[in-house]
Amino acid sequence: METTTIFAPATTVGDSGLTVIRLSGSDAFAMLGIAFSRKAESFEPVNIGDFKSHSAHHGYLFQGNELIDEVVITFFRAPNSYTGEDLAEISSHGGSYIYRKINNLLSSLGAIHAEPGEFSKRAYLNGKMDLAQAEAVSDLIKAKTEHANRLALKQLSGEFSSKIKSLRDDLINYCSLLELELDFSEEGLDLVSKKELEVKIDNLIAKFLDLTRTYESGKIIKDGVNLAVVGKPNVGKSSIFNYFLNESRAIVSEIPGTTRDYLQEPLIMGGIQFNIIDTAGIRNAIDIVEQEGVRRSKLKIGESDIVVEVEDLSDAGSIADEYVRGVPAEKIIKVFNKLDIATNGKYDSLCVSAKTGERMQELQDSIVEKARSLIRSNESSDIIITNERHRDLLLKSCGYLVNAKEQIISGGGNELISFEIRAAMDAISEIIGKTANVDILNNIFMRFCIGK
Ligand SMILES: Nc1nc2c(ncn2[C@@H]2O[C@H](COP(=O)(O)OP(=O)(O)O)[C@@H](O)[C@H]2O)c(=O)[nH]1
Ligand SMILES: [Mg+2]
Repeated sequence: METTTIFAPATTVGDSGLTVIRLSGSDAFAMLGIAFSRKAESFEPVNIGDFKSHSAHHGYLFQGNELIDEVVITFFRAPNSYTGEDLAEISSHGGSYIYRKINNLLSSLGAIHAEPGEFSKRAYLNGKMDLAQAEAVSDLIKAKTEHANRLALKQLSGEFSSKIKSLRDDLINYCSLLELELDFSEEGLDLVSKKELEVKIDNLIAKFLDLTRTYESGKIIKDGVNLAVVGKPNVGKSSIFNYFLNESRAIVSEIPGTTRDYLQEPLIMGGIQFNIIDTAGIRNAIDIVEQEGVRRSKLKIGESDIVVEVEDLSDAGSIADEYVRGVPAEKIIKVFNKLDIATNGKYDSLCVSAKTGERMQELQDSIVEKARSLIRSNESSDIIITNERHRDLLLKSCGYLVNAKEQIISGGGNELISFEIRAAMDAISEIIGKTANVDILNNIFMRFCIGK
């Protein structure tokens, strides 16, 4: 099949040893035939048609008579490439100037700059991987911890897809039996016991729901634990935030209301990824900018997995209760700050000094422990859902199974039952992409990085 030829850097472009540029499509090799030469002195065409798949060739790129760079090009012939098309990986020297020259060269030869995720989208469309596997490629690139990496690798290997396929196969079986029975209805053939089918559907619903529940852990393994630091102005929230980040990211001052908007930064502690959020101290702000900051901070607190509630040991009026109103108690870690200047330490509680670092390790340990318990709640499950799209499709599928069950109970005909089971089947098939439409695909691949 004729395809446009696309290209994009597969590595970040900048001061670096190499830049790798991918070129994929029907004309990829013909284009390089016009630009790739063995000799540096002058352009001398080579016959790329003779090159073996998966072979690397040293040479020079020319635009007309102008030498652009010394390169190594690896050739992958369709269908044995990442995209399933003819594909070349040009390793040039690093640097943005060289990349600009190669970009101009490839564009002048008619190649088009790839959209984000376009190589993976082509890989999916050419059957090199299913949709869940393609999504895993993106997750793998973005993974920042061992755990996130392991889950993405597992999904990429097809283990998750196999599980989905086996659930889908169960549904196909039920449908076939129901529909077969329908074909033989004249003979009064009874292939499926409705009671048995009901039990089977119940089991499937339970399985689907178990899977969707793993998303709670999956999400935080993949996207990080949202950790908000909250409390009254001036208790030392920004100081705690900076201490963990090991830098003066937030402005710290003795003036209450210094942090007017929330700040959010990625952070890894104990092998777990966190998004630590410094909030504006919540008070009845008069200033409209600060009011907006307070409003946004409240939203962030609501979305957090763990909330560190800070009070000032040196200030009896700094009780933070009202700031954590509505936050479930198990999400909260209460800490008293400014231990270094406190005269009345609450020694049975967690007291720290963000200024001197005293007992800050204990605070870190309790945060990590709480995060572990959030993740651990699904550790026994062999599959963990890390993608909201997958979770939503499982829930949608469940909805149809519940309908199917209701049809069975109310004595609905085989057509009606099988219609619901088919809808359930389509919903979970969309996870691996069997039924995904163009908009869904665009929406997924748009979020990939360029060159993947
Ligand atoms: N002595 C002492 N001062 C602190 C400590 N933590 C913060 N501060 C001071 O308290 C003031 C308010 O701190 P800041 O982090 O901006 O508080 P926030 O308004 O809650 O973000 C600043 O003057 C900090 O230097 C601490 O552990 N000990
Ligand atoms: Mg602050």
